[in-house]
Amino acid sequence: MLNKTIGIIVLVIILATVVAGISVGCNKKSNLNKGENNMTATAPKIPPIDTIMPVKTETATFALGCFWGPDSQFGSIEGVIRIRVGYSGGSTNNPTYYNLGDHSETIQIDYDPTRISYEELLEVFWDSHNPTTQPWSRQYMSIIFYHNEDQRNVASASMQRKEASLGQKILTEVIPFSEFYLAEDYHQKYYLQQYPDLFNEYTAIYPEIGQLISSTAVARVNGYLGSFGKLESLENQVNSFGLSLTGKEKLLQIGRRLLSNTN
Ligand code: MHO
Repeated sequence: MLNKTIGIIVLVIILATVVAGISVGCNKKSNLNKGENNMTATAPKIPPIDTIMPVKTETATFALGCFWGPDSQFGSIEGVIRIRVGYSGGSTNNPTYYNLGDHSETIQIDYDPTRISYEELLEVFWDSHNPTTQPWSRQYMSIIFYHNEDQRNVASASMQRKEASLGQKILTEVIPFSEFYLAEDYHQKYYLQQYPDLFNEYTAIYPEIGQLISSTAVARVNGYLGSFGKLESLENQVNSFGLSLTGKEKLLQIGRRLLSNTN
């Protein structure tokens, strides 16, 4: 009888150990699964704002001094889809920053004409530099490169209105667009590149620099980091930029410092 009881107790202990072992094993497995899920959750994903493309875009090309600021300012504007910096207006082939020839620093904007007009972009153009002073050099000219006759007419009319309102002669050249040579990587999205941890989030999403500088999310973030745009818009849009939680917090923290006076 005693032996039987001991036997049952031993059996129960063995069974309990086996069951516990299985459940520990399951826990281990479920932990592993959790780890995998976490990895999936944090893997870089295309920013939501970059997944909505307009049916049709139009292009505006401007020179207005050093291109770092305008890249940031125009990038912060709703309706601007893509913005890149480069060199235009000269006669030499394949200019570079240190071999510019007769080219000028230039920005090229692809925009959604249903959300912003060429005329509105021109307003920003006039207000973001002084077109009445003689440029320092060919590198820093004020030029509107029109892409078609319509842009030419809108630009000329806009320039005349601006001259009348300023009561001063505008020295901006209005000339046909011919060629845009993309500037070196280190000139693109200059303000964003000053924050390597944010910049690296985008190099993880877009390993190709050509894709990175075509991103609307990148254009907007570079805009806010250059002190352009409103804090309220940043707060409303921050979830669409494809940043990690840490990245979002960091951008909001910088935004509160740089943009607080604009809200
Ligand atoms: N003053 C600026 C000009 C750079 S811009 C891309 C500098 O630090 O050289 O021309």
